[in-house]
Amino acid sequence: MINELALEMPQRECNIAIVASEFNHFIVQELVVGASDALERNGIADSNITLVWVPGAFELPLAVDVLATSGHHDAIIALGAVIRGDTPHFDYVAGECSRGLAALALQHTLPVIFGVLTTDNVDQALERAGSGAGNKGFDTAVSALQMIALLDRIHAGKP
Ligand code: INI
Repeated sequence: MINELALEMPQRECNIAIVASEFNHFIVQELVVGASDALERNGIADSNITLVWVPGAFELPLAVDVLATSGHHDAIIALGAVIRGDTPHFDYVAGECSRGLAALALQHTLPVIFGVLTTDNVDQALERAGSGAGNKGFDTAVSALQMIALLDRIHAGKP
């Protein structure tokens, strides 16, 4: 029989930081609502959630780095919306943001969850920021909790 670590929810109190980018606020706000909803449904109290705003997705990695260094959070969720439009700016912003966030997760050995929409247009972004199951923010919060539970179990030497 193999030792299997299935996805679970944490068995303890957790502190979660959400870093959200102001750019395309009308979309990112919906991601924040989705993430907060998922955290609440999974028993995370408001007092254990910190919400920080940055100007744009490019600034997400720096804020995540500082929050991770504080050591106060069990996971950090980065939320944003980078919309391609007609400019090559998209590639720089989306690329640096995703590279930065991925590097920080490994550097801090901390779940840093990528909730940055990268879409060709506003309609695609709105589709992923809808209510209920179609909200990427909701999904990121579930992923954050699953990763906390997984790391807890690995650190505890289980199974
Ligand atoms: N920031 C975003 O979060 N989304 C975008 O679509 C975007 N576009 O398209 O330019 C964007 N740019 C701003 C960028 O993130 C920085 O805030 C800015 O360059 C200052 O460093």
